[in-house]
Amino acid sequence: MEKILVIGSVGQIGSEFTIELRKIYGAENVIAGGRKTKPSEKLLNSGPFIICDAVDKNQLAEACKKHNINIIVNMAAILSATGEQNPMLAWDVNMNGLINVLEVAREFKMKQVLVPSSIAVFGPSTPVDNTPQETVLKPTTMYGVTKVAGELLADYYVAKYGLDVRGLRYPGIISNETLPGGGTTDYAVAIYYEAIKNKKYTCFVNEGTRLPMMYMPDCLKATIDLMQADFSKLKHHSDFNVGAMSFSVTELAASIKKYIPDFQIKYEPDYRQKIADSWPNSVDDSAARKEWGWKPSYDLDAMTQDMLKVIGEKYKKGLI
Ligand code: AKB
Repeated sequence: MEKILVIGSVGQIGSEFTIELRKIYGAENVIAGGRKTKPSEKLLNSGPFIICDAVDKNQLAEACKKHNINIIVNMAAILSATGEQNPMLAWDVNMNGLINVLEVAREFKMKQVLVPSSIAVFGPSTPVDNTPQETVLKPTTMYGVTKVAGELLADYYVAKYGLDVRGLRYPGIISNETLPGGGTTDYAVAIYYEAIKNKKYTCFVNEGTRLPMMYMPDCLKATIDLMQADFSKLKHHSDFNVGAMSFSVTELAASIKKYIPDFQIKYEPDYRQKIADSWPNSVDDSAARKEWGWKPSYDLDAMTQDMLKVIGEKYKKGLI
């Protein structure tokens, strides 16, 4: 039986992924772990929540022992923009947290570890269009550096200890439940909230910025599908490219204008422009498609319709 600990369960992806796991494995079998941020009522009411900081190895090991954990999902990370403001914090959370997760999983002989990676592993010298699975990994952000090191570390634990470690390179994830925090791709979420609330948005990257993106339902599906894939059939483990859509900010704004015709956008690029410019436009995800059947469902307009509907309803109820 699976007993799963989700570290970083309060964050943008963790909060929705925990609830998704609870639907599949049962609420009591999925323990939500969080560090500082207060969990939402929805998360708290859906199953057990504990304080668990992966940077504190003893606390992590105690939690795993107490709850008989055999799978760890490590969603905790300091993202690209915050990482550039505080590189040492990014190193500490992303690297020390990860090595503790891997060591505890090895010591407890766990069934599986899931550790997401990111398109931040790529850098300015990586081919930008349809970025291959195997390519140059020379990121220029601390977040990217920790994600490359994390992929290598995860693969090391697979090869050296036979530990089942899996991961995928998330593009920018767009969602309407929990706001993202500290990422460069956060503009692609904020734009929808501002479109509903004020019919205008000031974007911190320029109009031509094009990045790989994915809607949350596809992100949840990709992550579950990878967790459930037959490990013996995987040639890659912790570094799968996963694509869904790729659009410029102009195209994103045009998609919103189809439903809110008087929506206005202006541009005031800041330090995050440089980060966005170092990442690909789109990724080649044929390895994920071949090895575990990855296939996204949402394109830009389908996502825009859903985002505006959900955020619009929240706005009417006074929730945002
Ligand atoms: C970020 O912008 O830092 C993240 C990511 C692409 O991993 N959303």
